[in-house]
Amino acid sequence: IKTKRRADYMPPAFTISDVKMDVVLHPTAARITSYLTVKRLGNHHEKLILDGEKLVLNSVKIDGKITQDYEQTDSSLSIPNVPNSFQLEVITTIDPENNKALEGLYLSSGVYCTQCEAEGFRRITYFLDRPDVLATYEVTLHGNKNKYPTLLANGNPIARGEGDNGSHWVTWQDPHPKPCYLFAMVAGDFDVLTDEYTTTSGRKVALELYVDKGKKARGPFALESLKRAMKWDEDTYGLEYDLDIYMIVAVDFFNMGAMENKGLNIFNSKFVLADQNSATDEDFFNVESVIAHEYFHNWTGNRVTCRDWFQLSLKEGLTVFRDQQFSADMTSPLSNRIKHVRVMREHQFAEDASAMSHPIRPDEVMEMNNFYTVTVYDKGAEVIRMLHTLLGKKKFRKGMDEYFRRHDGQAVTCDDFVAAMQSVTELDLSHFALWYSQSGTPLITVSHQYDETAKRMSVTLSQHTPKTADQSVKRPLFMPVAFDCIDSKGNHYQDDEQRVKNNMLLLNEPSVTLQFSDVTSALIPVVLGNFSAPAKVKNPLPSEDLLAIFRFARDAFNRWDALQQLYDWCIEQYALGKPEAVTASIWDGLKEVVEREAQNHELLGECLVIPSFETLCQSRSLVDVEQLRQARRAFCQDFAQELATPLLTVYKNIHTGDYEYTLEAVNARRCRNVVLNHLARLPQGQELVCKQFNSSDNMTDTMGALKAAQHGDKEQFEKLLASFEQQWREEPLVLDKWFALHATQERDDILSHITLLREHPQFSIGNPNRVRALIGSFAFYNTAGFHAIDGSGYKFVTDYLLMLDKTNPQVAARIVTPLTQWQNYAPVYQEKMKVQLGRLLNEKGLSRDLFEKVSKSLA
Ligand code: HT7
Ligand code: ZN
Repeated sequence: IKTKRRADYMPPAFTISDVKMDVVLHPTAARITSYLTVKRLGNHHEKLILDGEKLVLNSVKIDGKITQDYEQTDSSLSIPNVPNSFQLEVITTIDPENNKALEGLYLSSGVYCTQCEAEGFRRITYFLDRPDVLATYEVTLHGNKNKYPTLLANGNPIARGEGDNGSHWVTWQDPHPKPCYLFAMVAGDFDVLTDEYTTTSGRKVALELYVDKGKKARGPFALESLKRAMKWDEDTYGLEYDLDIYMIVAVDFFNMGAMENKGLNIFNSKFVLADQNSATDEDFFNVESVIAHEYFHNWTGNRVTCRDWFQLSLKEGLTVFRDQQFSADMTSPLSNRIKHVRVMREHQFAEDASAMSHPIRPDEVMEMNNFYTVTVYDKGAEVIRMLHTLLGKKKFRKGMDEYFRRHDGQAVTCDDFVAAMQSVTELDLSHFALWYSQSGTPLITVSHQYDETAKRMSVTLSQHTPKTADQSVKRPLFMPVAFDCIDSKGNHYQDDEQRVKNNMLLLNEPSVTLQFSDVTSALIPVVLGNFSAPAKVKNPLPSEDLLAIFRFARDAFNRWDALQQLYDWCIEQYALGKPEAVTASIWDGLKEVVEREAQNHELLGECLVIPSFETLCQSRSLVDVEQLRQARRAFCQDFAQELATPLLTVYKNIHTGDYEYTLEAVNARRCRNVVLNHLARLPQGQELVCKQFNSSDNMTDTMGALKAAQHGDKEQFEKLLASFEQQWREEPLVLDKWFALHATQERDDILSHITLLREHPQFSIGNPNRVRALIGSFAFYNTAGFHAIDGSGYKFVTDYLLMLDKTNPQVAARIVTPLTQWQNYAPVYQEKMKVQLGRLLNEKGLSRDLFEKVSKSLA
């Protein structure tokens, strides 16, 4: 299997400027005729090499004349001796019904749809399938009128008509040149929600949302979210939509969340359909943010696209940052920021520490689909956020304007983006740009000394990035570190040399020392406010200092983080067999937190979440899974017991009333459900859980009760789950929540339980949502089951992946992730994980997707 390298980039030898396609839909033999306007680039005599996979080639014509002068492999079509400029007609046949990989054109649940990013277009027709070949498209779809009344493609509809035998056709034209990964078509029988949006400059845009028949009532929130996103992008970045119609289609079979095809977004129905009965507040939030993300791609991704796939973060990091900004504006900055940080700590730091570690702009790739990662997306967004912090809001906007002025209509690189930003600032960004090429998580270590006689405090921040699987030499990075210094009474201090400006320290050397003179007691350094850089921090402070930070720090994120650090320390004491180190004064401090913040539902809700097992792993090495899991569990149990009285008071005093999706109500429900999660560990919690489950008028509180019930009486939990299934058995998206609750349960017979669930009438290995809900949840979040000391959890997942890989390698390669992160665990676990990875590697015909991840992790 070939590795592609970023350094080997070569501009294309030919380009295709216009595409006309004629698609005759058929379940097993769809016929694609493509007419391509091809032009040689530069002075050379190379043959034209087109990409193509899983295609049956019917004919090739050059300038209208049939030719046999070509060579075919299972991934290409080469035509020698072509003119400098010509028309190429290629007819191919494909099999959408048996396309279970869900790349290219596939037919699932009676809907034809496409997924072309990253390299799926080559499964539809022969093409120069690379993002730096931009063409206009005119596409005619032919299909049976009864079965497929809706025929969609990118752009605007320009003609339609009736054909033979009950067929009809529609022609779509997209005037904006685009790379083929943004091509899309859809055929089906849908319910449609329509609306209209008028842009600031007065352009009327028709909005159309296509959903499964009968699901229309769950569509309005997505449509409203789209309008909010359109308005926000105009207000924030001056960016307007550029076609007369914007369509979104929701489908049940989809490998990822959604896809930003020009003018025709295709969504996993999970990120479109939402109402209070079937969707949680978190689902509503995700719908709004994914709708916005895909919409924002219209500029960051579609109008300005990537030169090659190594530049993926150019569009994804930037678009994630933009959707994060939007969500923070629509909801609240604090809970949003905490959400991003949880993703970074739980998943991205783990990726950095694994064999799959890569910079946000990777250097080497075997299978592109493996690089839609938390590093490229979320760390990529953190890098853009740092630029925003360094430049400030105004200059950042100026830099974005300049980026669009320079590159609209082009396929460009991350360096081009940085250059546009550089053009608006005095700050030299050359050192900053290292974030694009260096992988790994930097560790900022804080040390401090107080000289009582001199009344002087010194604080040193040093940075170090440990070597990663892909790079052994690391350099110091350029990072903005939000910094504050307080005393135990809450006074704030400025350093003597004023190196900290507006609470920000630029850390661009291995270490920096700050001096504070005339201070009468030791100060408490408060570091990395708002998670101002994607780094780990080692700032070992005693519990009283952490509680002081919670009380007095200016930055709300620091306040939350201080408690996270305190919980982490407490759990460590439990793991060391010293639970008594968590003294009465610490418990009192925590009680005080609950009492003092009882009215601040947003902050309290977040502060009462104990770090997940996965997050705890990232501040430890060679984790003894069972020991850490038991320690966390025992701490949670004591936490519930010690804080029972104030927690119960909070629970009882939060009245959420009839369901509304408003910021206040969401925070209140969140806080109440987090509290219930603790109380459920106590005997008196059972009744509360049942009461909430039975009286809930919305999915958020229902799920809150079910998740809490996981900690209580097993029989009770089973009963509630059974009643939930009874109510929702015909709703696959809701049933996914039920599958996930089963899969994350702690029980001795978990493997036979999951095996049984695989026989459930709603479960199907062909549907990625079901597979992720049942098998993915088990592998990622069932610590006890997945890491069972006899290795049975690892084997179970591996057996399943061997099967799944035959049909859907992309999803298989995502679910293998926890196995590839074996480095984080104690040797007994490592050995058993590696045995299963070895089984995968020995499998004949293993996909490129799995091969890349497994071989790297065993290298
Ligand atoms: N740009 C989209 C990526 C995507 C994708 C990638 C590989 C395979 C299937 C896929 N579906 C969507 C999604 C996004 O980031 O907006
Ligand atoms: Zn994206």
